Amino acid sequence: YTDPYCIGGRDGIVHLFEWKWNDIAAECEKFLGPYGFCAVQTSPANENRIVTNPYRPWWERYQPVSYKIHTRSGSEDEFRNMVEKCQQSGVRIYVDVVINHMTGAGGQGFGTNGTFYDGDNLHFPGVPYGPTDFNDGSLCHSCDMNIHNYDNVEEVRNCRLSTLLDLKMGSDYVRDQVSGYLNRLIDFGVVGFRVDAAKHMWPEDLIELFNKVKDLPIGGRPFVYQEVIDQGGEPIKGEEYLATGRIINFRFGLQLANVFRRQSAMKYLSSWGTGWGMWASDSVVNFIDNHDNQRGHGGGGGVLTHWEPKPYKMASAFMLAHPYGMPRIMSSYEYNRANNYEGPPHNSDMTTASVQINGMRCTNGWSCEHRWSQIYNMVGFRNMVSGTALNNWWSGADYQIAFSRGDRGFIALNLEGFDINQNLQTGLPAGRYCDVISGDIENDECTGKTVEVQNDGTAHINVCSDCDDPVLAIHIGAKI
Ligand code: AAO
Repeated sequence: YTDPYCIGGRDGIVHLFEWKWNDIAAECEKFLGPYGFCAVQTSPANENRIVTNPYRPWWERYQPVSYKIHTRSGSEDEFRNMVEKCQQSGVRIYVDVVINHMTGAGGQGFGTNGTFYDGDNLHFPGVPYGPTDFNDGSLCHSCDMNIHNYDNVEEVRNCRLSTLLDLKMGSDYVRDQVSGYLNRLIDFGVVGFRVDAAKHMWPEDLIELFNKVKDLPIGGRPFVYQEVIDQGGEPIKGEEYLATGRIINFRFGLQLANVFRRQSAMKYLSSWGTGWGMWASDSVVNFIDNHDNQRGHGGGGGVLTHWEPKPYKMASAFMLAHPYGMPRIMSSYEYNRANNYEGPPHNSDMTTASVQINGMRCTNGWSCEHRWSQIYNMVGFRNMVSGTALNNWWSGADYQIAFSRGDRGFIALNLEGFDINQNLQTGLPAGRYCDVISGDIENDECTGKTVEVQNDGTAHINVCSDCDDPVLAIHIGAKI
């Protein structure tokens, strides 16, 4: 469950949050394939409740009504076409799967595919699920069936996460319905799952569930990465879930936020990874921010986001240059920060607006961090240094570091009030390199700074201090 099935030495997931399937298909062909992204994480693909108060928030997609593939991202045909197009571009599709629960308790209505549901009486005919398919008062002992105390393991796993009706994953019938959905996604060519709210399911039930999930057509188990928020201090531990895949590493972004906000010295990143109390490299998916914590949900607050571009780009460059774990890049839209429920950019009839591209940048309300050159060029860097170790660690001051990746790449980062301005060992073969942070190679010319590496691998490195991008990165794929 831990192999991400990246094609051709690629690494790196981009979460195209709330994108339409047709837009993802186009992005795979035009950008993600050519620029070497391994995979896309999509928003939930299955039918959800239509929430009208507040009006059509992003989070309605975390309230399943059925496992029919029809949402505001598009129809089943569009979904199938997206998986196929991305696959042809060398890009994998991972789906965010919401399998811990159905809608919130209370209320009746119709989902995005027109299917009726009854949240008062626990009826979901579109699956079908009835009252006996949910955890009830015999398993959940909290006063109102909701989770209140994260120190109580049974409550976290048997009761309702913010009133969301909690499926009985201990039941074979429920596991048949859920695995049926996952198997259908595999039939479409999906190779991975982000398991929403995994912390709220028993690890042994997840083992049983995945025993019912088929192998991929290309052979092997699907890639599984599970949302288990473990920042320490709660009895449920990330490592309990390693039998069914990787876990999403919620320590990563918080710690890097402290470093790149200058609250914890950058030089201590020399032991980044397990040395910072995080899980083994092949057990984690890392990220700087996600769709929840960038807007204060799900243990939010404290992380860096695209609203703070300078430290955000630096932290992203560090994540992508460092060998630890598999990186996931957030691709957001410009939500109103006062309304953290606001859904994606939309047309007047509330259908999701298409992503529009102007040059390299997105417009129309989509932020597209993955199209910022400092980020996508570091995805290129990561692919180029894949499989190499971290060498030549240097720290000149508390907030100045540099390191190389084997003899293929070198990066330097500076948050001091003075420049890095000295000779450093880059580990690279002699030659002239283009700094992929300040520029790109266009027609064999570097549009940014260049670095001359001498025969002994050293080079004069200059990294500005009071500038927007105090980072320099060179690799053998950008040699002039
Ligand atoms: C919406 C409404 C609710 C309403 C409900 C039903 O907002 O008022 O009751 O509908 O009608 C998303 C939204 C929810 C939304 C839901 C359904 O975020 O607001 O509810 O869709 O539409 C926990 C879970 C984690 C979950 C996170 C939000 O463990 O799985 O809450 N994330 C996923 C998705 C998320 C989605 C769902 C799950 C549901 O990514 O988008 O919800 O499908 C502690 C615990 C965490 C816990 C947080 C909750 O965190 O450790 O496990 O996350 O509390 O706040 C420090 C600690 C940190 C701690 C944090 C907060 O940072 O280090 O561990 O403080 O105390």
